[in-house]
Parts: sequence; structure tokens; C-alpha cells
Amino acid sequence: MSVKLRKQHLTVLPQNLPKNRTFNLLSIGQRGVGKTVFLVGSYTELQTENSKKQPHKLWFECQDNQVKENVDKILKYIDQTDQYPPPTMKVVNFSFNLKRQSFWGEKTVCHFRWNDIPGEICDVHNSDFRELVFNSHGCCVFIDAYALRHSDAYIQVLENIFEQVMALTSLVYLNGLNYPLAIVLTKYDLLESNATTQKVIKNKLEPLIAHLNTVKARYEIFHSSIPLVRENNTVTLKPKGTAIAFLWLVWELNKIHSSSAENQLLGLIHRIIPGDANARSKNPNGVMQSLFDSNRKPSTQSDRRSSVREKMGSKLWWFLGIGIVGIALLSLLGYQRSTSQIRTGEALYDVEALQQAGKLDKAIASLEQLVQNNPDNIDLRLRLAEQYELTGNAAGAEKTYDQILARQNNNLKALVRKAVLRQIQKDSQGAAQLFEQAEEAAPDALKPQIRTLAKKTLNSSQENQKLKGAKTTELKSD
Ligand SMILES: Nc1nc2c(ncn2[C@@H]2O[C@H](COP(=O)(O)OP(=O)(O)OP(=O)(O)O)[C@@H](O)[C@H]2O)c(=O)[nH]1
Ligand SMILES: [Mg+2]
Repeated sequence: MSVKLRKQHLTVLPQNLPKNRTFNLLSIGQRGVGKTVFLVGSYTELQTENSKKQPHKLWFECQDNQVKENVDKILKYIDQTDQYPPPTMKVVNFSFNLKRQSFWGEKTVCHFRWNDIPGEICDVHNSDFRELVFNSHGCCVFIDAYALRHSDAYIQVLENIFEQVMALTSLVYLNGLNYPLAIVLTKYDLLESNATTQKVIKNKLEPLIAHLNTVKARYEIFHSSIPLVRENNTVTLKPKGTAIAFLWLVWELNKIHSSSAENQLLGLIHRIIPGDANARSKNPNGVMQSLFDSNRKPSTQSDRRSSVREKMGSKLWWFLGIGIVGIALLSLLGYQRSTSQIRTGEALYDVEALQQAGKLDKAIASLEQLVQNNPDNIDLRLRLAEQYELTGNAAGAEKTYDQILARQNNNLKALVRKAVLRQIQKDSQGAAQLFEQAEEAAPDALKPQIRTLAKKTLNSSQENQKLKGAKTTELKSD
């Protein structure tokens, strides 16, 4: 959808959100990607738009004095130093109300809770970050467009972000949740606008997009340009089309959480965890968190918080497991891969260059050739399978894992990855068998992780089955 079209859509929106709805939005992005600039830029942009005489105006209002101080502090810093804000040192709360001016007066569309976080917190191993993930309703994934275009080293950073997004969206997919993701390409004003730029960026994002499409993620890609501009002797942020990403998230959350959709979602949750669905609809925790709410109706705010925390000890970790254990495991196995990559030397170096240039088809073709020339090189095959997965070719990946297992029937990575692929194909029995084999093959230190991963993956599949069964029965009885 073009920016213009999106804007048209978004200005007639959103008005039918349940009263006092609070959305927790999550940021994923490394240090210096532009999270703070984006946040303050979006705020500034809507304030500026609001000052123009427009129908259907939308703007952010700080929820309390502390938030206002946080925003003002950044704007003042820019004003006084003529520079972008400094790096974020601790989590800063930006809780906004999204306001709307209509013919009938001023209305609050919804409340946002947005934490501006220092880049290094964005790590699945960080417990604060995990908590933010599980309290969130939607997410902005920040990618540095300038680095993406010009820096080969950025591919490493990107891999890290891809892993996080993949874990998150796989969880969303496996559990049938609605969770919008705005992919924000920052620093777009620094790029030359030409076909080569578009092509390089498109190619480098291809693995991520292929994955998002495979797991049917609800996402949109946005370009964010927030240059610092000097006008009349003052320097200010001049955002162009930046707030659209925010507004799109609201639009999507509105669709998901507007009364009919919300009832549908709560109905599903109700069947998973029987309890007081009304109490859930009022609480401000995220889609994922709502799955773990207490059955007991909370009486006070602190009571409610502690009951959620109690549950986090059990059900949240039950759910969390697939992503975290999966990532921990894959990074562990990934480490094994990278040491052997060094051994495979020159040839792989070329493949990596192709990958970095975003020429994924060529990278795959080279890997296929390498595999053909070195049929017993397991690492090459693993790498090929991984590339197939990244580009959404599940059949190719499975076939390659089969070839690996034919040569090395206890290859842990092939067993685990194939098990997950089987489960995604709804073959729980096949997945269970492979997990069993993986557990047997794993060194002692890894066995518990494999067991947990297997349990989470297979359980989540059973829950989805139950859910579908319940839905079919309900439709029949209707
Ligand atoms: N030209 C331009 N530069 C940008 C833009 N956004 C961010 N930058 C540059 O990127 C730097 C880092 O931006 P921040 O918003 O502070 O990055 P962050 O993600 O909040 O980083 P941490 O707080 O360290 O995690 C800024 O100081 C700017 O130099 C943009 O839209 N255009
Ligand atoms: Mg910051």
C-alpha cells in the first residue's frame, strides 16, 4: 500500500476501540539503529500535523508529567546542541494517549505504553526484554536502512534481529495469535533514492520477508526519514511519513481488538484457559500475556500484577520455551557450525559474499554446487538447508536434512530442525519421533533443553488442535 493510501486509510481511523484500551508496544533494534529518534520523531510529526487545520487530526498526548519531561528533555537536548539525542542508557517510559479531533470534539483513541530501551536489552536472553515481549500487543522492528545498503558487516547484526523476529513470529504463528509487526527501515533520508538502493535493500531483507510470509505474519514495511534540519537559526527534527508506522500499528490493533474481533480472541483464550474472560479483556497486558492470566478475578492493581507474576512462573515459561530454548539451542548449534565454516574456507567465503550482497539465489546455487562437489560435508549441507529455510523452501530444507541424516543419523541440528519443520507441517507424530532421537543423540548438557523444546512444540500443536476442534464443534452447534 502506498504511503498516500495508507494515510487516507489511517485518518478515518481509529474510533471504535474499546474504552481505555492500553496497548503495549515493543521495540526490537540494536544500539544506534534509531529507536529514540523514531519515537520522538513520530511524536513531533503528529504534533506538527495537528497544528495544521486538518479534519480527523491525530496526535499524541503524554500520559503524565514524567513522560512529558522525558520527551521535552530530548527535544531540549536537540535544541541546545544541534545534535541528535544521546544513546539511551536506561529504559525510559513513553506512555502516550493517541488523541483524535473529530467534528464531535476531542477523543482518546487508545493508550500506548512504549518503553524506549537501550539497544543491548534487545536480547532474548535478557529477562527484562522477555517480559516486555510477553506483555506486548504489537512490535516495531528497527532496521538501519543506511547500514543495510552500505555495510557488509551489518549482515551480522541483521542475523541477530532476524533470529529474534523469527522466534517471536514463530510463537505467534504456532499459537494462532494476532500480533502486528511494523518493520521500520530507519535513516532513509541518508539513502540515494534509486533502483539499485531499492534492489539491494529488497534482497537483503528477503530471508526475513520469506520467513514472515511462511508464518503468515501480519507485517508492513515502513521507511523512516528524520533528518535534523536548520531553519531560522534553530535545528529541529523534520520527520517525513514516520508516524505512519505507529498509526498502522493502531489500525491493526484496532482491527484485532475491536469488539467483534476481541470477543473472538477472548473466546479462543477462554477455551484454552477457562476463567473470567471479562477480567482479561480489561487488563492491559499483551496478547501473549493474556494467555497466562489468572482464572481468579483480580481485586486490586497490585493483586493483579502479582497473580500474573505467579503465573509467569509456570504457564508463561511453558509458552516462552519454544522461542527461547529454540534460540538457545540453535545458537549453540550455530556455534558448532561457525567453527567448521572456518574449515571450509575459501568457497564458503564466496557464498557469504553473495549472501551479504543479497544475492540469495546465487548463494543457494553456489552452495548446491559445493554440496555436489563435497557430498560428505555435513556442514555444507546444514548450511544449504538453513538457506532453504530462510528463503521459505521448507521442502528443500527437509530433503537436505534427510540427506544429512542418511549420512549421520545422530546429527543433532538436522534432527531438531526437521522435527520443528514436521511440526509446522502438522505431523506431530513425526516431530515427536525426531525429538526423541535428538534427545538421545544430544550430549548430557543439552538433553534437558531438547526435552523442553520438544514438549513445548508438541504441546502447542495439541493446544491448536483442541482450539480447532472446539471451533468446529461450535460452528456445528450454531
Ligand atoms: N539522518 C538520520 N539519522 C538518524 C535517523 N535516525 C537515527 N539517526 C542517527 O542514528 C543515531 C542513533 O539514533 P538513536 O535513536 O539514538 O538510536 P537508538 O536505537 O535509540 O540507540 P540506543 O539508544 O543506543 O539503543 C542518531 O544519533 C543519528 O545520528 C534518521 O532518520 N535520519
Ligand atoms: Mg535510544
